Amino acid sequence: MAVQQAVELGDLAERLETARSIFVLTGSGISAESGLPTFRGIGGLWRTHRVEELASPAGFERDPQLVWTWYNERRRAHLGVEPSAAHVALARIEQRAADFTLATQNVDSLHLRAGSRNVLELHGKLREAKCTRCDARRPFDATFDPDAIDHDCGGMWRPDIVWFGEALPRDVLEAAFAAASRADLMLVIGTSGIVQPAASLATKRNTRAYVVEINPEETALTEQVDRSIRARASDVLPQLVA
Ligand code: BV8
Repeated sequence: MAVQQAVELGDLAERLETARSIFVLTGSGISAESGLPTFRGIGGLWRTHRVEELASPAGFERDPQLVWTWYNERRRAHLGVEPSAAHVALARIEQRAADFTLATQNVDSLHLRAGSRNVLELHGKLREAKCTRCDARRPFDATFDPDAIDHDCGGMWRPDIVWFGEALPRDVLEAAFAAASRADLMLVIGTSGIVQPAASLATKRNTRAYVVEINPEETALTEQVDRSIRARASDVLPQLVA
């Protein structure tokens, strides 16, 4: 368990109490609290392959077995960890809030397992597979046999997540932009702010909220947020619900 540092939160607790509408955007940094590697933390590589290539339609086209092998490893990793105190704290904040939306870029289901309810999975979820051709879906609970990925409709089973170059689910994205635009307080937690359109939710073009970033490092959003707390999610969020 990471030792929590006492972080100067200023008026964040009061803002949380008085906010009418809260929007939270999370990235793989919050799942680092559960022991999963961050997306860029994988060093951008899995074995000898660039993750941006594997997580793309072209990468799947080129070698579906390899891509399934990578996702099998990630799915097993997801099932081998628990939601962190940070994930649980967000679920507590939601319970006390009048209007709360959590948009996550993560595909690991940890927010749902922590008890969060209004969760928008911007980049899909690794707990399901879908067919490339028809709209069949099936659970992806354990390993997917990379040699049995043909669907009887002639298509192939693929993870139900959004790859680079693919559009995010329209209904999910619209709900996220609507929630960001009505929020008066926004927390941006554990994302480098690089991947679009998710990161744009936290820019002044899409929200008039007071935006607070929680991240041990500077990010592509640091310049644009109202407050950037240089700390880990587990140093800040449990303190806010204490
Ligand atoms: C789209 C699922 C259009 C897959 C993911 C130029 C060229 C080509 C493309 C583009 C381009 N510019 C923009 C694009 C579009 C592209 C994009 O944004 N590329 C980036 C690389 C520039 N976006 C897309 O392709 C999107 N689609 O644009 O479609 C379109 C429209 C209509 C019709 C057709 C097409 C799709 C993007 C979705 C890609 N899929 N995930 C998978 O998981 O395998 S994205 C992937 O990155 C993960 O979801 C991950 O969550 C996400 C974002 O990364 P982060 O979460 O930010 O992770 P990262 O490691 O970067 O940062 C972690 C942070 O945590 C760090 O800041 C670290 O300091 C911090 N941290 C660490 N520990 C802690 C912590 N913080 C707090 N507490 C801690 N303890």
